[in-house]
Amino acid sequence: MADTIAAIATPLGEGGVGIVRVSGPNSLSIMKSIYRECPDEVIPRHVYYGHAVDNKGTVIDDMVSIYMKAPHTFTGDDVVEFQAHGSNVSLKLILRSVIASGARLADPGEFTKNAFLNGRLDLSQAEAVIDLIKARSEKPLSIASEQLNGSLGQEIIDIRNHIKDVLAQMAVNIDFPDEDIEQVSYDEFLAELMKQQGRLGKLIKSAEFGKLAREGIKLALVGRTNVGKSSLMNGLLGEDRAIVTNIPGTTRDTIEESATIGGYPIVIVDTAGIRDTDDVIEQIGIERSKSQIDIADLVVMVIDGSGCLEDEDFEIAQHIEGKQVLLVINKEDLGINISESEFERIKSILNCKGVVYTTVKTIEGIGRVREAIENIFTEGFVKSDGGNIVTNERHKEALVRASESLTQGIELLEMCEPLEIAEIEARDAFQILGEIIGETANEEILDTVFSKFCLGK
Ligand SMILES: Nc1nc2c(ncn2[C@@H]2O[C@H](COP(=O)(O)OP(=O)(O)OP(=O)(O)O)[C@@H](O)[C@H]2O)c(=O)[nH]1
Ligand SMILES: [Mg+2]
Repeated sequence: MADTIAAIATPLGEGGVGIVRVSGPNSLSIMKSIYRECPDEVIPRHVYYGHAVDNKGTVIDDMVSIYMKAPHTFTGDDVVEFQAHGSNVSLKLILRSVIASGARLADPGEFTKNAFLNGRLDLSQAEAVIDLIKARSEKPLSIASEQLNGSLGQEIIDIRNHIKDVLAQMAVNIDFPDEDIEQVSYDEFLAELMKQQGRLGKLIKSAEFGKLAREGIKLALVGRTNVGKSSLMNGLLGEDRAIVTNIPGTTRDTIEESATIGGYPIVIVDTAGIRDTDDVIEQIGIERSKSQIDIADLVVMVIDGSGCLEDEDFEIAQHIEGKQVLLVINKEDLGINISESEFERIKSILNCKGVVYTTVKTIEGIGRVREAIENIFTEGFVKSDGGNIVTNERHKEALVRASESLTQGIELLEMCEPLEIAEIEARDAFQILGEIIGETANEEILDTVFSKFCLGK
């Protein structure tokens, strides 16, 4: 008989409610032994209120119990959930009691693994569960939620079905070349494989954005001293994180914080104002600023619009040449004194994706910068056309391999090579795509996928 597994499904700590989840054939008998008021006939999906007891009958806590009957459960096995108070002690005692009644402690991800093994989820859906739990903002959450609903899995299945049809036709051509069965032409094979290749290409392309949407972009605030970088950082975070003074060189080290803009996770790095200085500590800070610029996805260059541009502004602009830049012309409240020619000169050096005139000391001023960042993100980084978005490195890697095989197959057909060789490549692509949904995934792939899960999921 299969094991019955159990774990605390909610995070450990103090909370209103905590859940112990049990899955497997002994679930119902465990409910009967630890839920003191359990009736003889337990109705599935019915909520029972009563008390959790240990195996000596001592009451542990108040508890709500729900029994869900296989196969219509998350794992596909019988499941019982015990909802008690969110107390570490209470939940641990309930879990101990559950284990004493015939369950074993679940491995991380084992509930979801069983759901996959029981055919309740494909592997891409199982992976979406962990992405959903770990999502840091709305956009990655909604992508994970779509994947959990099976949209990516369905597309992979559909592409595989088309390749499977091609393989079947190829087999007919190969096996019965001289008979009266209608043969499919090379051109038709080519057209179909190229169509599927195009779909794979689109998915691979979506992965560029998918990674950014999941992990967020890194945004570096740069500029010379005293232009308002730290004021902008604080404004974007909505808290006084960085020290702001009118003394040039206030920020001496880089400061990194996470935020959300337009539903996307974002990492903002405030940097030391770049200038020539004899101060050793500041010099180190400036070096750090420069390396942060190198790894940033988007550089926000702040200049002081109330005065003239200085050599340092141009030097910094030279340094960030090639980077995608949002130019923030700050201190508009003091009047804009930059000349048209200065503005054009600095703009000509930068790969400017947007320009904002603003006063970062005000909430509206911060709002303008926020909006500009969001626009650059959605117009420049997000190249989604509403199709499926691949966020998972494993999926991307499999898509690339499958696409390479299809390319090989297509090239062989174009060169009118024997169908048998092209067939091998198309078959490889079919196999590799199966890894994404788990149909052809081996134990090693499964172990890697589920080892990323937390306990109780
Ligand atoms: N009038 C006006 N002053 C501002 C504005 N933004 C920042 N300041 C002031 O400019 C001074 C420098 O601001 P910071 O945010 O510390 O500038 P910084 O670029 O981080 O400076 P360093 O850390 O020295 O490189 C402070 O006195 C701010 O109050 C603005 O929009 N308008
Ligand atoms: Mg600063």
